[in-house]
Amino acid sequence: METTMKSSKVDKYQHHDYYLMDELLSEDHLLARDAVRDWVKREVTPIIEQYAEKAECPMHLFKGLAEIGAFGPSIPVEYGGGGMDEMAYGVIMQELERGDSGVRSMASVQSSLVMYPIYKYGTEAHRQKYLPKLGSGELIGCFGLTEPDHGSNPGGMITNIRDDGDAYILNGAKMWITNSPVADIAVVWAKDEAGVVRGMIVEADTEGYSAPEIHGKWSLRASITGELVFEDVRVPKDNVFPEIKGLKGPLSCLSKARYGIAWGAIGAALDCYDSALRYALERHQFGKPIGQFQLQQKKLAEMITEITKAQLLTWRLGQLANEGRVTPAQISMAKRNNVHMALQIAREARQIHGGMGITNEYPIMRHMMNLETVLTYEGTHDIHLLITGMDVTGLNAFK
Ligand code: TGC
Ligand code: FAD
Repeated sequence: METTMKSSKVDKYQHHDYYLMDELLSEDHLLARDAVRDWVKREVTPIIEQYAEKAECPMHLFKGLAEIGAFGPSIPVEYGGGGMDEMAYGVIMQELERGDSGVRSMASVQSSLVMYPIYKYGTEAHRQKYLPKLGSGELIGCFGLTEPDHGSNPGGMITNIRDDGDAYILNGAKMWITNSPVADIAVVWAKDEAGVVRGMIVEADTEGYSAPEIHGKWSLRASITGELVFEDVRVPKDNVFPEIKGLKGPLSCLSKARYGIAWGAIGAALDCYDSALRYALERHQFGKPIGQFQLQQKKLAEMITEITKAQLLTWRLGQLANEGRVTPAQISMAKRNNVHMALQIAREARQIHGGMGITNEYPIMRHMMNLETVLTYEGTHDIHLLITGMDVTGLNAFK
């Protein structure tokens, strides 16, 4: 049961746009960005540190996320989405992750990993039944791909379905599933009797379905994570995505989510930079603001340089995505680069804050711990490097 936590923490975040990137965004993107930023300042910053400390998910934010249009921003309006473009989706993810990676996860799982596959691979009946309710936050969804013994290698999955007349019988287990303990539905990927990966919608109240919570995380503490356990779960054949077969089904959803993470990580980096810059100007040692020392300026200058490079990368990615020309490998490069960049910036920002940097007075340690997960989920740092390696050499180094 969620407890209500309030705090008087004031969000002093200021906009940083070194290369005037705003000029490359449309009026609609800027409106969406500002609306989400205001919401994060009002609803996320004042409470997030306390929820993270207690390792509790701020469940009430699901409704707010729906209200600001963070669920399915690029899904057509007729299905309960925002009808916006891919750039808008990126900008929204960036602002949310400026608040907290876990809050961005709440939105990116619902949008890219639940609404997107239902929209793209589901039947018209699936779309009408689930999408409006997912868009409004009435239903919460999760995405089950990873298994205890198959993380980076989802193709090895053992979760399976067996034909049983008008239904399939689903057996197996998924691990590390964002939102599973609170989800009403799960998009699950399992192998059929021919060993082909199939996707399906499984309702959480089906007999044999359970979703125990995973405890003890030092990262993404304000996001709820669990398992999915299927013991002879009867899934109506109508719930299976009819056309999509093979691993490219789930992997195409990951491309959407990884795209959002490439943008999101910049938000976490910006928050760390913003806090470090303010601290460097306010904190005095040896009779001067520490921001006057060259070593601190080097850190700040390198931070804004890396953030600006990442912004350019994602802007171009957004443009390619809008044109339908983006490749999964291009997305991998941006996800890997930007998350690593954000983690490095969090570490440098922590140093600028000195001892205060390890406290919950500042967002740094929370971002840093969160980013350890972001570096790993949606494909690890090393897996994305291998994807780039394979793309440029044509040689597969995974197996
Ligand atoms: P491989 O043979 O390379 O590919 C199988 C088929 O899929 C196609 N494909 C893609 N399609 C769309 N988007 C992509 N990103 C794609 N990557 C591959 C590929 O063309 C092929 O198509 P076809 O027509 O030939 O069948 O597959 P592989 O088994 O060799 O694996 C490749 C590898 C290792 C890159 C892949 O499995 C991988 O990406 N592994 C990482 C797993 C991963 O990212 N898991 C994430 C789980 S979900 C999650 O973490 C959610 S976090 C949520 C939150 O935000 O809270
Ligand atoms: P492993 O695959 O066991 O990897 C361990 C190490 O080995 C890594 O460093 C990896 O890079 C390296 N490695 C693996 N294979 C190779 C190779 N071929 N060459 C070189 N190095 C290799 N999954 C979902 O399906 N849905 C979710 O909603 C979801 N949410 C998550 C939330 C959290 C908080 C976390 C932590 C994870 C979540 N995941 C989710 C799972 C996530 O995608 C996996 O953790 C990730 O894909 C890595 O899998 P693994 O943890 O099993 O690591």
